[in-house]
Amino acid sequence: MAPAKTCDKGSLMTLKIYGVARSRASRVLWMAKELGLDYEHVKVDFATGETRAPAHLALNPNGHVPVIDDDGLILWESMAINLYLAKKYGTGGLYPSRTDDEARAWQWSFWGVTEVERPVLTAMMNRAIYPESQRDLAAADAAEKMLAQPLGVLDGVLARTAYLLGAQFTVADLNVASILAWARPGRIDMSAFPKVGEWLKNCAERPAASATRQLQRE
Ligand SMILES: N[C@@H](CCC(=O)N[C@@H](CS)C(=O)NCC(=O)O)C(=O)O
Repeated sequence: MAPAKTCDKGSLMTLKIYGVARSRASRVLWMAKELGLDYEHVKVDFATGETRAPAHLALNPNGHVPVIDDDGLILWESMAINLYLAKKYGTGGLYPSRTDDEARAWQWSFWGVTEVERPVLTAMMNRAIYPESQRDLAAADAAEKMLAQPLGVLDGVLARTAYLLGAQFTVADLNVASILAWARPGRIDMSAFPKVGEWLKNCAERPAASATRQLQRE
């Protein structure tokens, strides 16, 4: 009998994750580790131009990572990938069973990329990543000011529940925390948002998150 084509531990590996760990692919690597999936990591590097090579453009015409190939399904956009993986392999755990909670997981994932990602990335790039001569510190300061409003929203929610959908860590937390992980290198002052700081620490201390950071150092 042919082996089952699933990504369950111990069976045939069919999931490929494209993108170096120091890119947004880290979000997907974190998810795969949370779910205990076997996967092949294809370390396509944005810094070498590999994301714009024809072979990669055939997978993602946007020229970005992450991309996954899950048994023939090619999918890009980090939030969509994580929602898909969590639903397929983690319903009832990382992915909510109830439709209203599912909708709230989508809400937080869209919120993360539309309200938070751009300013937190701007702060990180201009305070930590670009060569010093190319940093725009005024842009970083403006980005930090823009973050005050959404961080206030998040802090208010986290004052009432430990995690975004309730008592349990879910895909909603992973997706938003993976964006806000850039707040530390971006030197965003979290002192006015203590609940966000506490929640972020709890998310970051999860073994799967820590294992993903290890990949970023390799
Ligand atoms: N919205 C996309 C953004 C993907 C993205 O911009 N990825 C960057 C790396 S973090 C990239 O691939 N840059 C290389 C390039 O644009 O050539 C997602 O969340 O997946």
